[in-house]
Amino acid sequence: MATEQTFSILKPDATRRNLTGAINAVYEKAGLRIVAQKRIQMSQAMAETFYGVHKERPFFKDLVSFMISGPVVVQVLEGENAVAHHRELMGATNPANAAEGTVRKLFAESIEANSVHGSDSLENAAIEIAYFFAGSEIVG
Ligand code: RTP
Ligand code: MG
Repeated sequence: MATEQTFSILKPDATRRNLTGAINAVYEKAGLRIVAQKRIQMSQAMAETFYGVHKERPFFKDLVSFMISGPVVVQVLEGENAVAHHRELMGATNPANAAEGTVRKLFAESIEANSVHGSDSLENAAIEIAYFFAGSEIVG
């Protein structure tokens, strides 16, 4: 297995409930290293661009409103097989379907306010990381 970097967001429902440390503890206990991290307020334009792939979906407008409803923490996580490993730790999109012990099972409020984002491929991880971080901000 190769060492990979993936892109992660702790969403507004997580920052609002002061859960950033609890979620980071899940990631760190599982061996993912947080090699970049910052707390930001996404603009509407940023959220629309970031979720552009979903722009024809019925939930797009609500999703963008949710993502700008409060601060988010954007991160780069590094580890063996990090993209798939992180998705496994996150659990299913809908917390009702998420496995025991996953971040979404533990913390998500709903299918929309589901606490975390993670890149779904190595290719998208590189695109998403570059959208939020300068190379100099990532320190392995
Ligand atoms: P993410 O992109 O946030 O890591 O989550 P994901 O791959 O598990 O889910 P995706 O299908 O990419 O959807 C992106 C985000 O949109 C919201 N969503 N709402 N109301 C709905 O039916 C619905 N479906 C998806 C969630 O916040 C989801 O994470
Ligand atoms: Mg997705």
